[in-house]
Amino acid sequence: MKEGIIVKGYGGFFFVLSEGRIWRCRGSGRLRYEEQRLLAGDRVQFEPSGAEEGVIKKVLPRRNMLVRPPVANVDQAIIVFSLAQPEPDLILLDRLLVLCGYEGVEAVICFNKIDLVSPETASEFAGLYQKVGYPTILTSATRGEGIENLKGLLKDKISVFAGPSGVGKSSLLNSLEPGLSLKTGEVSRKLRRGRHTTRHVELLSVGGGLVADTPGFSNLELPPMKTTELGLYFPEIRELATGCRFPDCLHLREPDCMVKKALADGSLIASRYQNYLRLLSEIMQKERNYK
Ligand SMILES: Nc1nc2c(ncn2[C@@H]2O[C@H](COP(=O)(O)OP(=O)(O)OP(=O)(O)O)[C@@H](O)[C@H]2O)c(=O)[nH]1
Ligand SMILES: [Mg+2]
Ligand SMILES: [Zn+2]
Repeated sequence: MKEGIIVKGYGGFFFVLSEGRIWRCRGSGRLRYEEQRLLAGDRVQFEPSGAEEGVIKKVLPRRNMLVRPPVANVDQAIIVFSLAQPEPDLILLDRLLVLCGYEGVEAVICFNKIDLVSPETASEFAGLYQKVGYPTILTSATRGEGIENLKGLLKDKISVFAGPSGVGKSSLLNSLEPGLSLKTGEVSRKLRRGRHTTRHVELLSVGGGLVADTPGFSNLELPPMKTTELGLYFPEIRELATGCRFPDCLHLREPDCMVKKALADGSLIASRYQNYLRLLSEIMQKERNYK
């Protein structure tokens, strides 16, 4: 029996990376009923049935799974935003960070296209999120800047590259691993419009780890959660909230609210609080719709 990681499911086969090679596997009879649910990223045990073929006997327990893209055992999301063309949409970024927190996936922020802005602008954006506690890196795929830093984060991990369209996700991966030749630019977007399924996720070997490139998106619905839960996914608000008078403080107008206090004295970043409020009102709206 060998152990490996599914890198792709396609045409009824699962392609399993084990001992540095890809094995084309089928699910065993016993597994068949859950075959549909085997995902890229799943760790499996399989019995070789040929030099490069095998039968999957067992799926090891999952640590987590994402729905979009469908990948299991994700160690981290590399959230890519460009600093220009397109401009960074920070509410979308904060939404993604909330989603990662909710799914239990570590988030790393990558601000790309630093070649298009001043160094001051770049470090201002990075500073905002470093202050909150997220690992944040600055890159330029075209100039090859920051690429080594990015590479260093990927080793021995399963990572998902996520972010809006056109920010340079595929370009970054190409510059990390030139052999990949992922489609970039307009080409990528045209292909995407013509394609109806996003089921065929493939984990690529990049920088000593496995990476899923994903097509960009421009909006993202929050996962179902209670209003009191949202603050847990804003690390700086979660920390401040331990000092609020009420344990279920929503940091709106409650007395003795440490979040409002930090906002007033400037230690809480105003844009983050604004985005918290916007997401909170979305959750409230949904709650109202349920009633
Ligand atoms: N100036 C500059 N342009 C970049 C950089 N990285 C990528 N680009 C350009 O931005 C455009 C989009 O890059 P892609 O890599 O296709 O972006 P993507 O995030 O993969 O986009 P989708 O696949 O549509 O989600 C291309 O024309 C790239 O050449 C960068 O660091 N600097
Ligand atoms: Mg792309
Ligand atoms: Zn409060």
